[in-house]
Amino acid sequence: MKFTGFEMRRITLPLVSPFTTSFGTQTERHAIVLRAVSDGADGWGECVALADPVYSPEYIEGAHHVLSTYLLPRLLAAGDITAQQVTPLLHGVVGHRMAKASVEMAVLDAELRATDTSLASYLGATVDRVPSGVSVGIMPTIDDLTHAVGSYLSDGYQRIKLKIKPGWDVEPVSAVREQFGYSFGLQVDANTAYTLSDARQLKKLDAFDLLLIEQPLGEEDIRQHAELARMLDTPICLDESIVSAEAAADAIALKATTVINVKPGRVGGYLEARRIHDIARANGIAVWCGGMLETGIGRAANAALAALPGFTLPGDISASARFYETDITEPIVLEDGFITVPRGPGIGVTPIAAELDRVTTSTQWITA
Ligand code: OSB
Ligand code: MG
Repeated sequence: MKFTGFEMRRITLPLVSPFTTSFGTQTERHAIVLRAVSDGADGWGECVALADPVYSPEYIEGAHHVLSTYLLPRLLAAGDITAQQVTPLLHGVVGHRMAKASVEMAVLDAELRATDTSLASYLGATVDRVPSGVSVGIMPTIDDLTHAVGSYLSDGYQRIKLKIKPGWDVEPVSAVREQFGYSFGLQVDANTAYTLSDARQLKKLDAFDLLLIEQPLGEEDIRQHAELARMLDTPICLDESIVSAEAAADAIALKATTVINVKPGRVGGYLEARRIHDIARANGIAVWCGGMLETGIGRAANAALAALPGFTLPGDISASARFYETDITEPIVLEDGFITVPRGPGIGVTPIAAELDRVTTSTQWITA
Protein backbone atom coordinates (compact mmCIF):
# COMPACT_ATOMS: atom_id res chain seq x y z
CA MET A 1 0.00 0.00 0.00
CA LYS A 2 1.01 3.59 -0.49
CA PHE A 3 0.60 5.83 2.54
CA THR A 4 0.03 9.53 1.98
CA GLY A 5 0.15 10.66 5.59
CA PHE A 6 -0.19 9.90 9.26
CA GLU A 7 -2.39 11.75 11.71
CA MET A 8 -0.86 11.76 15.18
CA ARG A 9 -3.17 12.61 18.02
CA ARG A 10 -2.03 13.04 21.59
CA ILE A 11 -4.82 11.93 23.88
CA THR A 12 -5.42 12.09 27.62
CA LEU A 13 -7.90 9.75 29.27
CA PRO A 14 -8.66 10.01 33.00
CA LEU A 15 -8.41 6.69 34.90
CA VAL A 16 -11.41 5.58 36.96
CA SER A 17 -9.05 5.24 39.94
CA PRO A 18 -5.33 5.85 40.49
CA PHE A 19 -3.07 2.96 39.39
CA THR A 20 0.04 2.49 41.53
CA THR A 21 2.97 0.24 40.72
CA SER A 22 6.46 -0.02 42.18
CA PHE A 23 7.50 2.76 39.77
CA GLY A 24 4.78 5.28 40.56
CA THR A 25 1.13 6.33 40.41
CA GLN A 26 -0.83 7.10 37.26
CA THR A 27 -4.12 9.00 37.35
CA GLU A 28 -4.51 9.49 33.61
CA ARG A 29 -3.42 7.74 30.44
CA HIS A 30 -1.47 9.79 27.91
CA ALA A 31 -1.14 8.04 24.57
CA ILE A 32 -0.70 8.64 20.87
CA VAL A 33 -3.35 7.51 18.43
CA LEU A 34 -2.00 7.13 14.90
CA ARG A 35 -4.13 7.08 11.80
CA ALA A 36 -2.40 5.82 8.67
CA VAL A 37 -3.99 7.30 5.57
CA SER A 38 -3.49 5.34 2.37
CA ASP A 39 -4.72 4.89 -1.17
CA GLY A 40 -6.86 2.05 0.26
CA ALA A 41 -8.29 1.84 3.78
CA ASP A 42 -7.13 3.91 6.75
CA GLY A 43 -5.48 2.10 9.66
CA TRP A 44 -5.28 2.78 13.40
CA GLY A 45 -2.40 2.35 15.80
CA GLU A 46 -1.78 3.19 19.44
CA CYS A 47 1.54 4.03 21.06
CA VAL A 48 1.64 2.55 24.56
CA ALA A 49 4.65 4.46 25.92
CA LEU A 50 3.85 5.86 29.36
CA ALA A 51 3.99 9.58 30.09
CA ASP A 52 7.31 9.15 31.90
CA PRO A 53 10.32 6.86 31.27
CA VAL A 54 9.68 4.79 34.40
CA TYR A 55 8.66 1.38 33.01
CA SER A 56 11.01 1.44 30.04
CA PRO A 57 13.21 4.14 28.45
CA GLU A 58 10.36 5.28 26.20
CA TYR A 59 7.95 8.07 27.15
CA ILE A 60 5.16 9.70 25.22
CA GLU A 61 6.85 13.01 24.37
CA GLY A 62 9.93 11.13 23.16
CA ALA A 63 7.78 8.71 21.16
CA HIS A 64 6.01 11.66 19.54
CA HIS A 65 9.35 13.20 18.63
CA VAL A 66 10.88 10.04 17.18
CA LEU A 67 7.69 9.27 15.25
CA SER A 68 7.38 12.70 13.71
CA THR A 69 11.09 13.27 13.08
CA TYR A 70 12.44 9.85 12.14
CA LEU A 71 10.01 6.98 11.83
CA LEU A 72 7.08 8.39 9.86
CA PRO A 73 9.21 10.38 7.38
CA ARG A 74 11.25 7.20 6.63
CA LEU A 75 8.12 5.20 6.10
CA LEU A 76 6.50 7.81 3.88
CA ALA A 77 9.67 8.05 1.81
CA ALA A 78 9.65 4.30 1.18
CA GLY A 79 6.66 4.42 -1.18
CA ASP A 80 4.62 1.26 -1.60
CA ILE A 81 5.02 -0.92 1.51
CA THR A 82 3.54 -3.86 3.38
CA ALA A 83 3.22 -4.20 7.15
CA GLN A 84 5.93 -6.90 7.07
CA GLN A 85 8.35 -4.28 5.73
CA VAL A 86 7.79 -1.71 8.48
CA THR A 87 10.22 -3.15 11.04
CA PRO A 88 13.05 -3.71 8.51
CA LEU A 89 12.48 -0.21 7.08
CA LEU A 90 12.77 1.38 10.52
CA HIS A 91 15.70 -0.78 11.60
CA GLY A 92 18.18 2.09 11.13
CA VAL A 93 16.60 3.89 14.07
CA VAL A 94 17.82 2.15 17.22
CA GLY A 95 15.35 1.20 19.96
CA HIS A 96 12.03 3.08 20.31
CA ARG A 97 10.09 -0.15 20.00
CA MET A 98 6.82 1.23 21.31
CA ALA A 99 6.90 4.03 18.77
CA LYS A 100 7.77 1.56 16.00
CA ALA A 101 5.04 -0.84 17.14
CA SER A 102 2.41 1.89 16.74
CA VAL A 103 3.48 2.48 13.13
CA GLU A 104 3.44 -1.20 12.25
CA MET A 105 0.05 -1.55 13.91
CA ALA A 106 -1.50 1.29 11.89
CA VAL A 107 -0.02 -0.03 8.63
CA LEU A 108 -1.09 -3.59 9.38
CA ASP A 109 -4.61 -2.45 10.30
CA ALA A 110 -4.91 -0.54 7.02
CA GLU A 111 -3.64 -3.52 5.04
CA LEU A 112 -6.00 -5.95 6.75
CA ARG A 113 -9.00 -3.64 6.36
CA ALA A 114 -8.21 -3.27 2.65
CA THR A 115 -8.29 -7.06 2.26
CA ASP A 116 -11.22 -7.58 4.66
CA THR A 117 -9.16 -9.79 6.98
CA SER A 118 -9.24 -9.68 10.78
CA LEU A 119 -6.03 -9.29 12.77
CA ALA A 120 -7.08 -12.40 14.71
CA SER A 121 -7.20 -14.64 11.65
CA TYR A 122 -4.07 -13.02 10.18
CA LEU A 123 -2.12 -13.79 13.36
CA GLY A 124 -3.47 -17.33 13.59
CA ALA A 125 -6.09 -17.09 16.35
CA THR A 126 -7.63 -20.40 17.35
CA VAL A 127 -10.31 -19.27 19.82
CA ASP A 128 -13.20 -16.77 19.77
CA ARG A 129 -12.79 -15.45 23.30
CA VAL A 130 -9.93 -15.12 25.74
CA PRO A 131 -9.96 -15.49 29.55
CA SER A 132 -9.61 -12.13 31.23
CA GLY A 133 -7.31 -11.16 34.07
CA VAL A 134 -6.95 -7.87 35.88
CA SER A 135 -3.90 -6.04 37.17
CA VAL A 136 -4.52 -4.53 40.61
CA GLY A 137 -2.35 -1.65 41.78
CA ILE A 138 -0.68 -1.07 45.13
CA MET A 139 -3.24 0.46 47.49
CA PRO A 140 -3.03 2.72 50.55
CA THR A 141 -4.30 -0.09 52.81
CA ILE A 142 -4.93 -3.85 52.76
CA ASP A 143 -8.63 -3.09 53.20
CA ASP A 144 -8.65 -0.99 50.04
CA LEU A 145 -6.94 -3.85 48.22
CA THR A 146 -9.26 -6.64 49.34
CA HIS A 147 -12.24 -4.42 48.54
CA ALA A 148 -10.92 -3.89 44.99
CA VAL A 149 -10.06 -7.57 44.50
CA GLY A 150 -13.51 -8.60 45.76
CA SER A 151 -15.19 -6.35 43.26
CA TYR A 152 -13.05 -7.63 40.34
CA LEU A 153 -13.80 -11.23 41.33
CA SER A 154 -17.51 -10.48 41.41
CA ASP A 155 -17.18 -8.87 37.96
CA GLY A 156 -15.99 -12.31 36.84
CA TYR A 157 -12.27 -11.76 36.27
CA GLN A 158 -10.60 -15.17 36.15
CA ARG A 159 -7.21 -14.16 37.39
CA ILE A 160 -5.90 -11.43 39.66
CA LYS A 161 -2.46 -9.86 39.41
CA LEU A 162 -1.25 -7.88 42.39
CA LYS A 163 1.40 -5.25 41.99
CA ILE A 164 4.07 -5.66 44.65
CA LYS A 165 7.13 -3.83 45.92
CA PRO A 166 9.37 -4.19 48.99
CA GLY A 167 7.08 -3.55 51.96
CA TRP A 168 3.96 -4.55 50.00
CA ASP A 169 4.33 -8.21 49.05
CA VAL A 170 3.65 -11.08 51.47
CA GLU A 171 1.03 -9.17 53.45
CA PRO A 172 -1.28 -8.24 50.53
CA VAL A 173 -0.91 -11.68 48.91
CA SER A 174 -1.65 -13.43 52.17
CA ALA A 175 -4.67 -11.16 52.84
CA VAL A 176 -6.14 -11.86 49.39
CA ARG A 177 -5.71 -15.64 49.74
CA GLU A 178 -7.12 -15.55 53.26
CA GLN A 179 -10.21 -13.64 52.26
CA PHE A 180 -10.92 -15.12 48.82
CA GLY A 181 -9.33 -18.56 48.88
CA TYR A 182 -7.48 -20.51 46.24
CA SER A 183 -10.14 -21.06 43.57
CA PHE A 184 -8.82 -18.36 41.19
CA GLY A 185 -5.45 -17.68 39.61
CA LEU A 186 -3.31 -15.21 41.54
CA GLN A 187 0.02 -13.76 40.47
CA VAL A 188 2.25 -10.82 41.37
CA ASP A 189 4.22 -8.21 39.44
CA ALA A 190 7.21 -6.37 40.96
CA ASN A 191 8.20 -4.25 37.95
CA THR A 192 11.94 -4.74 38.76
CA ALA A 193 11.64 -3.54 42.38
CA TYR A 194 13.79 -6.26 44.02
CA THR A 195 17.37 -7.50 43.98
CA LEU A 196 18.70 -11.00 44.40
CA SER A 197 19.41 -10.25 48.05
CA ASP A 198 15.62 -10.16 48.57
CA ALA A 199 15.37 -13.86 47.64
CA ARG A 200 14.42 -14.92 51.18
CA GLN A 201 11.51 -12.51 51.25
CA LEU A 202 10.34 -13.54 47.76
CA LYS A 203 10.62 -17.20 48.79
CA LYS A 204 7.82 -16.59 51.30
CA LEU A 205 5.45 -16.09 48.37
CA ASP A 206 5.82 -19.79 47.56
CA ALA A 207 3.25 -20.47 50.29
CA PHE A 208 0.39 -18.90 48.30
CA ASP A 209 0.20 -21.07 45.17
CA LEU A 210 0.87 -18.17 42.79
CA LEU A 211 0.78 -18.70 39.03
CA LEU A 212 3.97 -16.69 38.69
CA ILE A 213 6.04 -13.77 39.89
CA GLU A 214 6.54 -11.19 37.17
CA GLN A 215 9.82 -9.32 36.72
CA PRO A 216 11.11 -9.32 40.30
CA LEU A 217 14.62 -8.12 39.32
CA GLY A 218 16.10 -5.57 36.95
CA GLU A 219 15.50 -5.51 33.22
CA GLU A 220 19.07 -6.56 32.48
CA ASP A 221 19.44 -9.08 35.32
CA ILE A 222 18.88 -12.19 33.19
CA ARG A 223 21.47 -14.31 34.98
CA GLN A 224 20.19 -13.25 38.39
CA HIS A 225 16.64 -14.14 37.39
CA ALA A 226 17.97 -17.60 36.50
CA GLU A 227 19.55 -17.83 39.94
CA LEU A 228 16.35 -16.70 41.64
CA ALA A 229 14.34 -19.21 39.58
CA ARG A 230 16.43 -22.01 41.07
CA MET A 231 15.58 -20.82 44.59
CA LEU A 232 11.82 -20.33 44.21
CA ASP A 233 9.00 -22.78 43.53
CA THR A 234 6.88 -19.95 42.09
CA PRO A 235 7.56 -19.67 38.34
CA ILE A 236 9.42 -16.55 37.19
CA CYS A 237 7.81 -14.58 34.36
CA LEU A 238 9.73 -11.86 32.57
CA ASP A 239 8.12 -8.68 31.25
CA GLU A 240 10.55 -5.70 31.04
CA SER A 241 13.52 -7.96 30.12
CA ILE A 242 11.89 -9.42 27.00
CA VAL A 243 12.35 -6.66 24.45
CA SER A 244 12.64 -8.90 21.38
CA ALA A 245 12.46 -12.48 20.12
CA GLU A 246 16.23 -12.71 20.63
CA ALA A 247 15.90 -11.65 24.26
CA ALA A 248 13.13 -14.23 24.71
CA ALA A 249 15.26 -17.00 23.20
CA ASP A 250 18.20 -16.07 25.46
CA ALA A 251 16.11 -15.87 28.65
CA ILE A 252 14.55 -19.25 27.88
CA ALA A 253 17.93 -20.85 27.14
CA LEU A 254 19.42 -19.42 30.35
CA LYS A 255 16.40 -20.69 32.36
CA ALA A 256 15.69 -17.18 33.60
CA THR A 257 12.00 -17.47 32.77
CA THR A 258 9.42 -20.23 32.50
CA VAL A 259 6.56 -17.94 31.51
CA ILE A 260 6.65 -14.83 29.30
CA ASN A 261 4.48 -11.73 29.39
CA VAL A 262 4.14 -10.67 25.75
CA LYS A 263 3.43 -6.99 25.15
CA PRO A 264 3.38 -5.96 21.50
CA GLY A 265 4.51 -2.41 22.27
CA ARG A 266 7.50 -3.48 24.36
CA VAL A 267 8.81 -5.79 21.61
CA GLY A 268 8.24 -3.53 18.59
CA GLY A 269 4.92 -4.80 17.29
CA TYR A 270 2.42 -7.60 16.82
CA LEU A 271 4.62 -9.45 14.32
CA GLU A 272 7.53 -9.64 16.77
CA ALA A 273 5.04 -10.57 19.50
CA ARG A 274 3.92 -13.50 17.38
CA ARG A 275 7.55 -14.57 16.89
CA ILE A 276 8.00 -14.63 20.67
CA HIS A 277 4.84 -16.72 20.97
CA ASP A 278 6.24 -19.15 18.40
CA ILE A 279 9.65 -19.45 20.10
CA ALA A 280 8.10 -19.89 23.53
CA ARG A 281 5.64 -22.48 22.27
CA ALA A 282 8.39 -24.47 20.60
CA ASN A 283 10.21 -24.49 23.94
CA GLY A 284 7.20 -25.42 26.07
CA ILE A 285 7.14 -21.97 27.68
CA ALA A 286 3.69 -20.50 28.41
CA VAL A 287 2.94 -16.95 27.30
CA TRP A 288 0.20 -14.50 28.18
CA CYS A 289 -0.65 -11.07 26.86
CA GLY A 290 0.36 -8.14 29.03
CA GLY A 291 -1.25 -4.73 28.98
CA MET A 292 -0.25 -1.07 29.01
CA LEU A 293 -3.61 0.49 29.94
CA GLU A 294 -4.53 0.44 26.26
CA THR A 295 -7.52 2.20 24.82
CA GLY A 296 -9.99 0.08 22.86
CA ILE A 297 -7.60 0.17 19.89
CA GLY A 298 -4.78 -1.69 21.62
CA ARG A 299 -7.14 -3.72 23.78
CA ALA A 300 -8.92 -5.14 20.70
CA ALA A 301 -5.61 -5.97 19.01
CA ASN A 302 -4.29 -7.61 22.19
CA ALA A 303 -7.38 -9.82 22.34
CA ALA A 304 -6.60 -10.99 18.79
CA LEU A 305 -3.02 -11.82 19.78
CA ALA A 306 -4.09 -13.59 22.97
CA ALA A 307 -6.25 -15.92 20.86
CA LEU A 308 -3.13 -17.70 19.55
CA PRO A 309 -2.70 -21.24 20.90
CA GLY A 310 0.41 -20.58 23.01
CA PHE A 311 -1.40 -17.99 25.14
CA THR A 312 -2.38 -20.51 27.79
CA LEU A 313 -2.68 -18.13 30.77
CA PRO A 314 -5.23 -15.30 31.18
CA GLY A 315 -3.84 -11.96 30.02
CA ASP A 316 -4.00 -8.43 31.41
CA ILE A 317 -6.79 -7.80 28.93
CA SER A 318 -9.58 -6.50 31.08
CA ALA A 319 -12.69 -4.58 30.10
CA SER A 320 -12.34 -0.92 29.08
CA ALA A 321 -14.28 -0.10 32.26
CA ARG A 322 -11.40 -1.37 34.43
CA PHE A 323 -9.52 1.83 33.55
CA TYR A 324 -11.88 4.14 31.66
CA GLU A 325 -15.30 5.61 32.18
CA THR A 326 -15.55 6.17 28.42
CA ASP A 327 -13.28 4.52 25.87
CA ILE A 328 -12.50 6.01 22.45
CA THR A 329 -13.94 2.89 20.74
CA GLU A 330 -16.98 0.84 21.57
CA PRO A 331 -16.03 -0.44 25.01
CA ILE A 332 -14.33 -3.81 25.34
CA VAL A 333 -16.57 -5.76 27.73
CA LEU A 334 -16.23 -8.71 30.06
CA GLU A 335 -18.65 -11.58 29.42
CA ASP A 336 -18.57 -14.52 31.84
CA GLY A 337 -14.92 -13.74 32.55
CA PHE A 338 -13.92 -13.61 28.88
CA ILE A 339 -13.17 -10.93 26.29
CA THR A 340 -14.52 -11.61 22.80
CA VAL A 341 -11.90 -11.72 20.05
CA PRO A 342 -12.85 -9.09 17.45
CA ARG A 343 -13.45 -10.63 14.04
CA GLY A 344 -14.16 -7.52 11.95
CA PRO A 345 -11.58 -6.30 9.41
CA GLY A 346 -8.21 -5.23 10.84
CA ILE A 347 -8.16 -4.72 14.60
CA GLY A 348 -11.96 -4.93 14.46
CA VAL A 349 -12.73 -1.67 16.23
CA THR A 350 -12.66 1.97 15.08
CA PRO A 351 -12.43 5.08 17.24
CA ILE A 352 -15.69 6.96 17.67
CA ALA A 353 -14.91 10.37 16.12
CA ALA A 354 -16.63 12.43 18.82
CA GLU A 355 -14.99 10.47 21.67
CA LEU A 356 -11.58 10.69 20.04
CA ASP A 357 -12.00 14.45 19.51
CA ARG A 358 -13.07 14.88 23.11
CA VAL A 359 -9.83 13.42 24.51
CA THR A 360 -7.44 14.79 21.87
CA THR A 361 -5.06 17.41 23.25
CA SER A 362 -3.15 18.05 20.00
CA THR A 363 -3.00 16.80 16.43
CA GLN A 364 -0.09 16.72 14.02
CA TRP A 365 -0.03 15.55 10.43
CA ILE A 366 3.05 14.00 8.88
CA THR A 367 2.73 13.83 5.12
CA ALA A 368 4.89 12.56 2.28
O1 OSB B 1 4.15 -4.32 34.25
O2 OSB B 1 2.47 -5.19 33.35
C1 OSB B 1 3.06 -4.18 33.74
C2 OSB B 1 0.82 -1.15 33.27
C3 OSB B 1 1.75 -0.21 32.85
C4 OSB B 1 3.07 -0.57 32.75
C5 OSB B 1 3.46 -1.86 33.09
C6 OSB B 1 2.55 -2.81 33.50
C7 OSB B 1 1.20 -2.42 33.63
C8 OSB B 1 0.16 -3.29 34.13
C9 OSB B 1 -1.26 -2.99 33.70
O3 OSB B 1 0.34 -4.20 34.91
C10 OSB B 1 -1.73 -3.95 32.70
C11 OSB B 1 -3.04 -3.52 32.08
O4 OSB B 1 -3.04 -2.81 31.07
O5 OSB B 1 -4.08 -3.93 32.59
MG1 MG C 1 4.68 -6.31 34.26
